[in-house]
Amino acid sequence: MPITTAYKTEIQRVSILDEHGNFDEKLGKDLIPDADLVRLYEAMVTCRVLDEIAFKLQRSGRMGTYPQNMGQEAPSLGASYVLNKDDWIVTCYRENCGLFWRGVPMESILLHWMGDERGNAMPREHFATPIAVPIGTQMLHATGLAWASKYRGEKRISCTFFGDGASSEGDFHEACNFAANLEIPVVFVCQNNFWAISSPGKVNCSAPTLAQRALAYGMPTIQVDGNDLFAVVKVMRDAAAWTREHGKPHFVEAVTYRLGDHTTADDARRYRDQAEVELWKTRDPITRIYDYMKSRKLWDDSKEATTRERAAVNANAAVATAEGIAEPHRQDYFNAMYAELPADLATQLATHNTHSLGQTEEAAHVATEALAKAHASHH
Ligand SMILES: Cc1ncc(C[n+]2csc(CCOP(=O)(O)OP(=O)(O)O)c2C)c(N)n1
Ligand SMILES: [Mg+2]
Repeated sequence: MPITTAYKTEIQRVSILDEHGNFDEKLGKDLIPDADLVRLYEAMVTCRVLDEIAFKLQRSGRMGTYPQNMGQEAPSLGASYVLNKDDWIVTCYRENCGLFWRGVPMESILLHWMGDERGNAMPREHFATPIAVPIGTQMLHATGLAWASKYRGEKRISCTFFGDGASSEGDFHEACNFAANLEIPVVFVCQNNFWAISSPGKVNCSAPTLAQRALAYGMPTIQVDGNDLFAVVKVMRDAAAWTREHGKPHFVEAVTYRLGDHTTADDARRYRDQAEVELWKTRDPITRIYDYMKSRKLWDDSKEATTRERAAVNANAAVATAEGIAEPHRQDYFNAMYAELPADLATQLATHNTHSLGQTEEAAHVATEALAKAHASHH
């Protein structure tokens, strides 16, 4: 028999609560306790409210470019909900909701887009890396972090997020190849929102799914309705458990849609059909949970009003904190990269406050300390 089947597979797609309110009782039962569902819903609403405020901040000149997350709240939130607190979450810029759930302060994200470096100083206890704007870089970081965990014998895994466009970058393929062949525990989550700025999905990938990209690396792979929080929670819980147990990577394609422009520097009306946007509005992850909670009598108008009020208070407080932050110290950026400052940087630190009028007292002190430290580490 000269011709046989060398390989055959199929890719599953998971949906539990669809946009028409159909709920799969078998898959959905006991997946998310009601009390948690309420909290998750509130988290999505808060993220959406912050998104709207951030948009206005940019328009009124109080913030730089900002990428709205509107419509894509569920994938990162579902992931954060099921990951361990000390698993790494390595994201790009449409994962605000999951980062906030993990405890990353909202002002960190605002500061990032206000151009303040301190927005990248993620508190260590959240095991989150700074949001990656260069497309695709973070998948390699996630692989490296998980590799380090494996090397140290920890049970920590990495979960990384990236877009459909990023899955066409060389970095993505290197990260997958490395993780698969060296058996590194990473969950690769592709948020397929069908657009990479103005490039439609078909320009990025000619295959019918992005999930099948993982097949080439021998990775388990699955597609999920990324606007269905229940389905995301199930898929991410299973993928994380599999990755942790086997110490190998797993791929997830979360099909979703960005309801806003690519960023505040974009006008999506120039390349996107409004009918497409209107269709996806009917699949909004937030309204879907709202309708479900109402049908289950978990929710009512007064709870909704309180939630929206609280969300606005929290989001506005984050704006006030971000805008009220003190000026950074000039020497801060020397301290961000190295535990021990290399001698050449110590020299720069020691001299950068010097100007034609002479050193300030504080600068002279910092300079003396830095030079002494560099001197000591040299001998
Ligand atoms: C290395 C690199 N190349 C190009 C860009 C410009 N750029 C910013 S976002 C983007 C499209 C990304 O599309 P996708 O990965 O689908 O993510 P989405 O924005 O749709 O969430 C591009 C090309 C960049 N930031 N980094
Ligand atoms: Mg995209």
